[in-house]
Amino acid sequence: MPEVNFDGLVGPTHSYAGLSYGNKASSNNQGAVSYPRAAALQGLAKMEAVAALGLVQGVLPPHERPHLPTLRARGYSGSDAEVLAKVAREDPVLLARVSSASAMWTANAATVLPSADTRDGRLHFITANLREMFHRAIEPAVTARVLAAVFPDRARVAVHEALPAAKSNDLSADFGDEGAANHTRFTTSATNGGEVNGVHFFVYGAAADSARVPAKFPARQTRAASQRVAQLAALDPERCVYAQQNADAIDAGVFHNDVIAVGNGSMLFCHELAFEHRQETHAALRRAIGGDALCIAEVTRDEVTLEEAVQSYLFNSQLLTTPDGSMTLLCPSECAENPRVRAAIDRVVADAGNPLSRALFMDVRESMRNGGGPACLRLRVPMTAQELASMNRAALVDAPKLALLRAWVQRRYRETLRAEEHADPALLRESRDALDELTTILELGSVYDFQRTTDSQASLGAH
Ligand code: SUG
Repeated sequence: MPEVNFDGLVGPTHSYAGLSYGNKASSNNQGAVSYPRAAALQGLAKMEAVAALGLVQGVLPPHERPHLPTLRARGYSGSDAEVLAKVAREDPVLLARVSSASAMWTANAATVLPSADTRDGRLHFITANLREMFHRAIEPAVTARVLAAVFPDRARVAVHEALPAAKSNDLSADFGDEGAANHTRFTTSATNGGEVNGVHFFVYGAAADSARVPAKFPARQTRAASQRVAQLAALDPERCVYAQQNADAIDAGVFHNDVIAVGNGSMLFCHELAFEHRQETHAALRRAIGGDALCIAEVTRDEVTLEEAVQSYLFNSQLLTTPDGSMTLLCPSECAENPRVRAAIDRVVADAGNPLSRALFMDVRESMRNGGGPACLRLRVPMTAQELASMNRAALVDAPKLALLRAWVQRRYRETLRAEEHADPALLRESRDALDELTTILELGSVYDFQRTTDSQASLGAH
């Protein structure tokens, strides 16, 4: 039973607002016109491509945006239309923040700890607090609800709330958590599934004893958070490896480890500047995995510079074990456009010393322009056959479901979107109607605030 990939569906308000300091694509594309419909269709095409490899593919829904409850909690009152007009006038950055479709990057939704590795034998999801960026810090409550609706069997699956988000000067009690983007599970199982135990690799940007931290951009993940995540599922400490991300890489725009390294099964594909303590990190992983099992395919700075890695998102490719036991690298199409990046891929594919046997290139440009590549768009869930049987299977995609979702996007999404349109009450209505229909398609129940509050709060907004 191979792992299941759950991709985030791009939401109807997808835009380029330059909200993520330290994420170069986000900053560089600030203010550009976005194409929500094309963005969502690109995501669906990627899901289809992964399913066509013979893998089980799932989908997680967008969040409700603009998020009116966040605005009301900050003192904006009146009808929804009045609130939108006021915030557009007084604080357009806040409007952009509560309108971001950032929940599409489900690699940041949670850390996933499979039942083969946890003390209580359940599959654990630790929802990420995403506290570093305001527009992302409003995701966890709904993410936890969505995960609980997709994995309703509490005897088999635990969904944890996010870790406390308050910042502390004491880094050993400071929980910056960005989820699976900074976590990799290795296993020597041929099928790479949830039945066989694994080794957990947690990569953080800063810890209390870090000799060096990034000078320019934030370290979003703290070691304290990674350790707490491991404790919550009671992972075997012998099978956990913690490593610091290279501070220079963060300053070059590597805001998550999954922008510089990807691991799968017994293979780690990474840049030589991924980790602060390269050799010690490799050695610790080899020790934890045991024997000669781990295969590290490294790309040097001479082959591909840090800047090229960030621009192409080479390491944000999905490294997938296919049913024949070989691996496929699903890369963003930008990788095929840089000859040096392309050559590095060809070299690693041709190397008989690793399980990678081919590369595919996918166009996810709308997401890429916000710093989200193929791997950002998916949450990997290694499951057992029983867990798969007990989940909400309406959240899995097959050909008919993909056709249904495509038609839904075509019908519900705007072709283009400009920042000022976030204040348009019609966009809010369209988005809510679209999401209401989606919760029926995916059989999620009422996961959104607008579905749970009373009429007077949600739409009349008389305060
Ligand atoms: O958190 N971009 C996201 C990209 C997340 C990528 N995820 C992984 N690497 N796993 C972020 O920085 C930009 C939104 C904007 O600027 O409009 C944004 O949120």
